[in-house]
Amino acid sequence: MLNWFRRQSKPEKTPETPSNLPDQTSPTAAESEVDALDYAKAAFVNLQQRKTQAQEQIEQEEVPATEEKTEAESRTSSGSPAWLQKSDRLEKLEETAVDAPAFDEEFVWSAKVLAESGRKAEEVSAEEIQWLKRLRQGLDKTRRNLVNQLKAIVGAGPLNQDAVLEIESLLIQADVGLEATDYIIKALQKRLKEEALPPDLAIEYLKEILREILDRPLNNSNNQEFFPIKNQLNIWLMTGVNGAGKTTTVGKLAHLAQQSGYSCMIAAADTFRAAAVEQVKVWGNRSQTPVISNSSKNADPAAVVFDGIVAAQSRSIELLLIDTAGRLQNKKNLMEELAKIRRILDKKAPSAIVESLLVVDATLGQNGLLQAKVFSEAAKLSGVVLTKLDGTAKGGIALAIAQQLNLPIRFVGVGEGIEDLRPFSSYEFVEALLNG
Ligand SMILES: Nc1nc2c(ncn2[C@@H]2O[C@H](COP(=O)(O)OP(=O)(O)OP(=O)(O)O)[C@@H](O)[C@H]2O)c(=O)[nH]1
Ligand SMILES: [Mg+2]
Repeated sequence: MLNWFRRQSKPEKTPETPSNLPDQTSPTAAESEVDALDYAKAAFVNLQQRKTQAQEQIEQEEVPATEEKTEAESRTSSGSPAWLQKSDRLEKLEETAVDAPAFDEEFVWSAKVLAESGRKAEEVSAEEIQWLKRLRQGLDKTRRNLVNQLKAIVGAGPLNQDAVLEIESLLIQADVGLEATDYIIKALQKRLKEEALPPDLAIEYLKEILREILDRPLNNSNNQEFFPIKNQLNIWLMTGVNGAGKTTTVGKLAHLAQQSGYSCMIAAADTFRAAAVEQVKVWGNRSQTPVISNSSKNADPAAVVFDGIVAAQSRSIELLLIDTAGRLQNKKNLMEELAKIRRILDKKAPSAIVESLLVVDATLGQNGLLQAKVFSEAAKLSGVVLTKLDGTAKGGIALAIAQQLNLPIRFVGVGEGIEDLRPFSSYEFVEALLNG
């Protein structure tokens, strides 16, 4: 089972920087294209083989039993009835059999990103390829706007000061924000004083700067990685303004946790709107995750959190996700509400690992950032979930968030579906943005 929260999604060491490229032994661009294609083909063949094997196994498993056994007889050493184990296994096999992605340009690109992260061709999973494809598609609008023009500028010849000014205006249009743009431009100019950069190296250098900005908040964070600790109660609180995507994110995270082998539960602590609880229950059903709620009108959110903790503790749940209301624009109310929930957490679950995630809607650009600042002042935040990247040409907001809020992005959402959210990787994000 792939633990999505802990998968290797970056090269062990950062790719060679332009300062030590090119050297005599580096492959030419054409050679590495050929390598990437070979790798993608090998990964594809492997996935096809796994699919065929899974299909064969399904056929074998589906042969009806010849003898009837009593339930006691058919129980296996693990204690669960054999028919249940069989149906679980079949489900897994069916997933493997159905989910082999098509071999196309996106497959080759996704396989290349995985190869650069150190994955062997035979280790590549269909799930990862499918996620990278979705990430790349999600960033389509931003890439089309930003990158094609960027490539035109960079490709026009060695980067010069005029080109840098054009890049500056492109970055601002993509909502990278003044501060981050300024940083990027200064870094480019400094480099240009040392040497003229041919197109390939200029893009490589730009990628390096972007990754550095996105990863910088991790230096001030206790957690380089962000994942639930096994066999302990982890509580993740979703905060953020109205409509940012908190409830959807709770549902997608519950699914991700289940897929990654964690037991999970949701507390529906947005009690302001009757429909909010119903919406959480729909996500609970989709992700097969129990939901704790209180149906009485205007129930106290802190009381729902209390019930959630009690239920999670009694069922040895590993991840409790808390959905909160987004209508508290007033900073004083917001702080009071969050402080109250926090007090309940400290009192009822003192040994739980508590994290607060700020959900930010990428389509709101700089405006969303201003609203997000209020939350970052009111709550001690562990990071950001950036949603709706698929709906905007301004995906550059990720850089503004890292630079201005100084918070690591922990997850990205690229669609409304249950599979459309995964842990954030600066490496994959920048590749999807500049090399997709
Ligand atoms: N395209 C796209 N839509 C998204 C994404 N994430 C959430 N949405 C949509 O955004 C809308 C609002 O999402 P919710 O999850 O209800 O947002 P919320 O923060 O819980 O909203 P309130 O509870 O009203 O504060 C819904 O229509 C979601 O389907 C995403 O990554 N991409
Ligand atoms: Mg909601």
